[in-house]
Amino acid sequence: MNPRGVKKAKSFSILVFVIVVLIFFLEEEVTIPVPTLTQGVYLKAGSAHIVTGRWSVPYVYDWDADGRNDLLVGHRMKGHGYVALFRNTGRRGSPVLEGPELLKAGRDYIDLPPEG
Ligand SMILES: [Ca+2]
Repeated sequence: MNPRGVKKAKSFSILVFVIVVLIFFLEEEVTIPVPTLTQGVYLKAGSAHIVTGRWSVPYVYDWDADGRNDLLVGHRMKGHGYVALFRNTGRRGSPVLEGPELLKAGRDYIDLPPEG
C-alpha cells in the first residue's frame, strides 16, 4: 500500500471509530430527572384564601413591571370569563398577594361572554 493509501485507511479507521463512539453514546439510556414535589398549600390574598370561579387558569407574570411577579387568574363567573389580578406587594422570594382586582380594557371589565 502506498503512503496515500495508508493515510486514507487511517482516516477511514478514525471515521469508523467516531461513528462507533457516537452510536454507543446515542444508545445510552437518558435519565430525565423527576422533580420532587412537596405538599400543596392554599394561596392567600391578604388574610383570605384565594377563591376564584370555575375553570381557573393561573399565570404568573409581572403585570405592573415592578420587578415582582404577580398572579393572574382567568376564570369563569356567572357564565362569563374574567381575568383577576393578585398584585404581589411582597419581596423577592417572599410574595405577598393582594386583591383580587378584575382587569379592565379601558373602562370595562375584560369579559368573555358565554359560548352559544
Ligand atoms: Ca408586579
